[in-house]
Amino acid sequence: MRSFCLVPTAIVIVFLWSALPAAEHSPQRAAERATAPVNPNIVLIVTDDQGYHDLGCFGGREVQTPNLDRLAKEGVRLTSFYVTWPACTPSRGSILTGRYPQRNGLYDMIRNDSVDYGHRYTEEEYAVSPEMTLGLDLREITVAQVMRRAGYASGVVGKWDSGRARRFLPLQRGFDFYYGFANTGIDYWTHRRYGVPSLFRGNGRIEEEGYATDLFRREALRFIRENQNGPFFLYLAFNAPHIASNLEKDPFQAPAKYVQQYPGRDPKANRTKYMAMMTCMDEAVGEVLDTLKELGLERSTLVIHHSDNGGSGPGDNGPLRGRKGQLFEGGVRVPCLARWPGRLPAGRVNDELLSTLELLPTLAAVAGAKPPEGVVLDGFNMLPVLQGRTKSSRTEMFWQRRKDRAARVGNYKWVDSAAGKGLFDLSEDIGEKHDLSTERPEVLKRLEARFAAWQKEMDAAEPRGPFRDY
Ligand SMILES: [Ca+2]
Repeated sequence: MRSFCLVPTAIVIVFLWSALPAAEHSPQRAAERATAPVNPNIVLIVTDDQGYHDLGCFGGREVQTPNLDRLAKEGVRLTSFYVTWPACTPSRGSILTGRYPQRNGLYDMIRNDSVDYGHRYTEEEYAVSPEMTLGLDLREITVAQVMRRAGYASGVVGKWDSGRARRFLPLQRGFDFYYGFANTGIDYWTHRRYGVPSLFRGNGRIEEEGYATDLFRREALRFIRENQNGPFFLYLAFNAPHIASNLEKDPFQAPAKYVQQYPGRDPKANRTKYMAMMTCMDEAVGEVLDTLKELGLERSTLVIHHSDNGGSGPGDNGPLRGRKGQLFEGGVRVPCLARWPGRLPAGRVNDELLSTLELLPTLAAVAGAKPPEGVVLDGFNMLPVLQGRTKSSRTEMFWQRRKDRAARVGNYKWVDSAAGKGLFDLSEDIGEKHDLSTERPEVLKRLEARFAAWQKEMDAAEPRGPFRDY
């Protein structure tokens, strides 16, 4: 099931990443596997547009998420964990690269907007559309490339959202296995994106029947079983509970059996269907956890879960302000859980400021892999923070979405956006209700200055596509 594709970009990467001793080919990789230390497996479970308050372990009382709650009980629950952008594509680019969207170049959505006006793309139109021509810059080093150097088998199951053309697909970007869709959303039943067939196995487009979450569950379990001798890295990216992308305007799609788990509710209500989509996904997470246990891999596997951005529509972001697309906390602060029995404390709540920028350095450290040399990373290994041994070395975080700007420095958060603006003290006002701009002008000035410095640094970064003009 492994692929050993050598693409021209890999050659470029060899020059960029001077630590690479040679091109990737199977005998060497087999040797790496053979000599690699016994390293833990890693399962990174990313959900799509999941509300901050839609997990029982985050205080939600409506959605049934017993398996994610179990993950929290057996691990660490992070309450101040952020993504780098309030929507799908750029958020995922940072997961893959450990770099701000403005640094890796993927700082807006890859999306054919005409679907908003009911336009159905023909195959010929789609072939030259943004969804086919844009992608994560091929010079970027992905987390899977880093893991490969440590002898890991890496797989993506679910939503890729980093480029649909073959050169951008996971097998060309360091992963060994791919099953899912490459664009930013599909219909759960037809696996089409506004009419365009969008399901892949490896580099080939396929069609098969089934509810997307069930298919992703099946393939995740398959990947774990096939790689149980490890070490493996599974990036399990559910599209649930994101709305479906279809022209029939049937956005909330859940199998009846999960809707029936909420008998007191209107089965046609969007919130009910959203909850059912969550519960179906949670059940799949449960099967992943059960499989790890059955295979004796529970203690040798780090499991991390987070959402790619804040909830939208019927998602509940309480007590945070705002929603997906916005730079208020409800758009960028997401629920995060981490479990590694024996290595991370169980049932612990951790309020340290952390972000998805920390994922690549952390996974590299856990895997015993060297971070890519000559590449500026925006995060650090957060494992000691998760263990409760140290404070987070992250003291600030910045966001930019088109004209919207925001910064968190210490406990202060500054937002200047179309949805609203203000200065807030998150230590007392997590709901960003009380604007301190006039009371604390010196703090406002400091945060604006920090943002300007960050923006200057991003502007001076290496030129990266697909959006930057260079
Ligand atoms: Ca999303």
